[in-house]
Amino acid sequence: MRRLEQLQGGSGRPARTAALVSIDAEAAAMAELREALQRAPREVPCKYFYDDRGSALFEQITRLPEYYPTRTERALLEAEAEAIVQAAGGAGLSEMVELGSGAASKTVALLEAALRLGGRPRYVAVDISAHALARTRELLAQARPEIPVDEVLADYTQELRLPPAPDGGPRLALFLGGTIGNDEDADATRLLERMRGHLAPGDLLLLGANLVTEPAVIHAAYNDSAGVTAEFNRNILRNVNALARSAFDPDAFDHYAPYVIERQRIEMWLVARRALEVDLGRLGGRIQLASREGIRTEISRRFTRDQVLRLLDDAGFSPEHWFESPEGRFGLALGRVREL
Ligand code: AVJ
Repeated sequence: MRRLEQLQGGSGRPARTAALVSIDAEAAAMAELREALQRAPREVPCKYFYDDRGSALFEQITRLPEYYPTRTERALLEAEAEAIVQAAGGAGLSEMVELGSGAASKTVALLEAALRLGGRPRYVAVDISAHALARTRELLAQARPEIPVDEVLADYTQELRLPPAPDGGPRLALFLGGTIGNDEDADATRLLERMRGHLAPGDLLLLGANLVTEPAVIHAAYNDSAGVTAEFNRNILRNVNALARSAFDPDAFDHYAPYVIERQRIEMWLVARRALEVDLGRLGGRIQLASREGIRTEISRRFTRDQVLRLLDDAGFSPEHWFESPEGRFGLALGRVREL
């Protein structure tokens, strides 16, 4: 198994949090955090959720009764896996490359469909979390030892280097889980364009997106009764403290995650319970938070089918297929890279 650790800077030190593993990445993370925390409203970019503990908490979220997206997407992928792989080149498909592979438990359905159709694609997993990549490796070695796996530890929002395209059939890129909903349109389009930059005309992208559904259902998914999402939200401050040696007290913040109907999105906030002064450590200086001031940690958008297809089209992919879960809560769009 080959391992490309583009963020590790060759130190040989085991990577725990991708943002800490090279001098450049570290400096960039400090600048990004400093800038985000000075904004109005203050923010912490959602990629900082995914340290080892955060990745484990997210995996726990995916098993909560209220958190419907993961199991809805998984059922859809399982039901449509053969149709998707067939539409993406069938036995000729040379590679599947997944951005934000996480635990990759959903991807197994696609790899198995490819094997059933007589193919044997390579699988390339890209994730910001070394912990998540390790889980991917274990899971695939268990489920499908015959699939060759490459791992890329990378923050794909910054820079991305992939192993060279294999010879032969098309590549299928996967961007699943509804993560595209973490960005506003402009950034979402830029991210998809960057993915297209790594692909050749004729290659494909499978994009998973949360769809507009009942607000109460969406609300419950981010306000679970066991409090796991609240803990996941607060954990972002632990990770910031670890990276920046800042002094946020996670317990001084309430989890607040409303679904804003008009904007078709969940907004995750951490709200100060009282006035706070926080030492920012390596970010420099201190900040004053007013009582009840919020720090926004994530947006998670719901889309209509037309909005998803529009994003693909704007990024240079021709939409070719659309798959939707039975209750219309999750959609998968398959697009093909257009000639420029
Ligand atoms: C992994 C980004 C798809 O937006 O639903 C889960 C992250 N945040 N609960 C999402 C998340 C709160 C998740 N994504």
